[in-house]
Amino acid sequence: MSVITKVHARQIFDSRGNPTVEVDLYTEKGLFRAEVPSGASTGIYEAVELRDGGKDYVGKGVLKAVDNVNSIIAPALIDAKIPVTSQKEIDDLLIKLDGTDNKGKLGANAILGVSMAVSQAGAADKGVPLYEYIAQLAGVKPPYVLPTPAFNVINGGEHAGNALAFQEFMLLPTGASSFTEAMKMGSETYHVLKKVIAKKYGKDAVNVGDEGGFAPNVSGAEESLELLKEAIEQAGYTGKVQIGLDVASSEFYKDGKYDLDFKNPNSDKSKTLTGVELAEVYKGYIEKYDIVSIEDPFDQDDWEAWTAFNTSTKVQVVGDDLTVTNPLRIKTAVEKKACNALLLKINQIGTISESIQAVQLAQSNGWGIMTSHRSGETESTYIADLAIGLKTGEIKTGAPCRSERVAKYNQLLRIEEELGDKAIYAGSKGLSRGTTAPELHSA
Ligand code: 2PG
Ligand code: MG
Repeated sequence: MSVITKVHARQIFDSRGNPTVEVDLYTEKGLFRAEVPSGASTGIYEAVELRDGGKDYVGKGVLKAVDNVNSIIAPALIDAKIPVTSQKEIDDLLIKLDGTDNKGKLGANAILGVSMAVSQAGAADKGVPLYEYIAQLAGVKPPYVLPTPAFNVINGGEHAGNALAFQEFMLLPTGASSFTEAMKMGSETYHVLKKVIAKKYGKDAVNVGDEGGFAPNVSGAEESLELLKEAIEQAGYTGKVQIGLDVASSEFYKDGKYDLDFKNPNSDKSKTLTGVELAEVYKGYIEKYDIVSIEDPFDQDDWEAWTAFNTSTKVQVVGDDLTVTNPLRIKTAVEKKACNALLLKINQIGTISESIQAVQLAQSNGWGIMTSHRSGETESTYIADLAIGLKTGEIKTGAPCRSERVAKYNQLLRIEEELGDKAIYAGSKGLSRGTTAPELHSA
């Protein structure tokens, strides 16, 4: 069994042009490299992403986090001589070295880069693909499940320069029979949508937002849903490609209310709703459109609104800012019946072991799990393997467009090809709410 012989971090750039951490980790088996993603609509309970502040890189440098890897984490890991396959033991050491509840001392971006690279080195040590190694770490049993992708094809919120408050409008090819077919359905619908938008709003409306989705200047969510409906129809996938939303509503929650006009400096505040009113809006949309999943419908502290909605709707209700991939927040959400699915973002918690623990807790409570990218991404394909290894049944990693997004989808195509009939495609069974199939869960 190999031990870590060298660790070296550096500053690289993410898809938005902001600095981020990359870690090179060495064992006798070679070099293992991991890149750390970064969010824009971050929840207040996420682990701390260490940024340098000041003038350089508009305050967004990560040189402190890089230095924490090189001068604190690296010597400690090399000294400890822990087998690289002892992921939990190594992650526990990282957590101890940091010593805070929110990884605020070393930075979750420093810690995660190392934790990811350790797992990649562990997979190589065992001579298995990363997804198989992650399945071993988590005790996940066969069959492998290819996740249902959620393609974010209309961008709003903090990810786009339009007036749209809701952040993400997604296409879920639940009716596909394989991941490869889901990609076909998603990309075809995406290209039809481009034509539909260009015809209605002009050619300059098909510029894309941070996650590769279009960002037309629509008046609001309903207009976006109409566009999706039309594109799905024209592509010939009605009933097979369904709709998911990420409202990311913590971004526009103020003084107990939701301001759907928050990006308009001249707003007369007439589009400001209470949680109860917003829930009615969602219910109206669910009646009218083929919506199967809604993420962050309410603010991260508006528990009452979450519970009222989750206990009275048939759709998947996904916690992101609410649960922040943190077992403690997930436990509270289970107790309060606040949602029925977890958005899995490894940089919200900062280690692979804690991410596995979060997923297991959510799965044991019957939740769906959607593995997720961040809006600031890199060429890393790690989360594709993670989704298979933890049998999450769903993944969102942007539109079927822009290399940092399709890198993950492409990796899933490769894995599907490699696994052949050893794998199944999740389809609608990947989603929570009555349709969650127990065989998709490890617990
Ligand atoms: C989200 C994510 C990813 P961000 O809210 O789910 O789509 O966005 O990374 O900006 O938090
Ligand atoms: Mg979200």
